Amino acid sequence: VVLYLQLRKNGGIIVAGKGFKVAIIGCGFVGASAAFAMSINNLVSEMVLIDVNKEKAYGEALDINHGLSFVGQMNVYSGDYSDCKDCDVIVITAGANRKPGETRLDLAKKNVSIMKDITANIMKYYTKGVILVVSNPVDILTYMVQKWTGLPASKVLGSGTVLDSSRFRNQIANILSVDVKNVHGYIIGEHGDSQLPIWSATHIAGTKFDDYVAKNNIVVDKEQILNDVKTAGAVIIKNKGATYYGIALSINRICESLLKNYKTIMPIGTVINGPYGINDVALSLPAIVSGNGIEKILEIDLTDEELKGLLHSADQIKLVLNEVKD
Ligand code: 6V0
Repeated sequence: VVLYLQLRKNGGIIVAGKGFKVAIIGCGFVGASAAFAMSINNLVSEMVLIDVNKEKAYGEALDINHGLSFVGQMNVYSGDYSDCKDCDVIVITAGANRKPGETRLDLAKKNVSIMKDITANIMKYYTKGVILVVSNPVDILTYMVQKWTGLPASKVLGSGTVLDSSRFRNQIANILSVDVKNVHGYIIGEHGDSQLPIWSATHIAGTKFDDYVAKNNIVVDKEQILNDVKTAGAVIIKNKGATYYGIALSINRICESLLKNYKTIMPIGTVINGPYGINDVALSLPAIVSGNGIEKILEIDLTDEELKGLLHSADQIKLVLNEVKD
């Protein structure tokens, strides 16, 4: 306890000037990796780690502190909900994982209850900023957190299909043997089984995906790509127990766009009311992410089949929502 207080006190003294402040709630694999990614990126001047397991949060903060001499000074410490005051972004990665014999719905109910508690604690001290929900089922929890907080939908984001879209781009880059940064494409809808790619808006350096592969005589199996994207998380969990580096860099990228007002277009999770005639559900659509949160949802043109897939995805999320809503 003494060390914990010392770290906070020291941290408070070291950093001069005003920078960005981020809180990460839940310091397990995902929260700790996101904190590490943000420290390497030197994204913030102040980062507070919060967890029911205070020792874990303290240990992670201390560990990150010991690398700061290589990346630059920032104020990283473990704290409590009162530290959510004045945060520019509050990232929630706390939650239980699925236990053997538990259904997805069981887990959803458990994490909804954990999240309700966390949201109430955050809102005691919330002054400003964006809340970024990462815990699963992320679409359900994004919806619930937005309702409980009463904040505008533009201020409560879900990591949604940002990670899935990165996996999608990675798959395509590998198959076409080009730089992933030349691949633009989005997975939209649910962060889960009903997600879908917008093939019609997938581009390789400005050329439509279908034209690019035809011109270069590349045979692609679109179903296989989508299947690999969907099962990627399960494959990682089977091999190493949990997924965290990919989502950590996704969190870092979302926070970067929020904090630096980059206006990056990404498939971010948000409560939807209107686009494509979809209402009262959270899912992912390409949107401009700025210092204000979600600046604008882009209602990009979809083929009839893509639109059907998106509406189906919204319905699938609503089925779970109806089971867990209080
Ligand atoms: P983990 O390693 O078990 O960490 C969870 C942490 O949350 C632990 O340190 C717990 O002590 C803490 N915690 C639990 N309850 C509370 C509470 N009430 N208040 C504060 N802290 C609490 O899990 P991991 O880090 O692997 O995953 C965290 C969440 O992220 C899970 O819900 C995952 O399903 C989800 N992921 C979401 C992804 C996405 O793309 N949206 C990707 C990967 C994981």
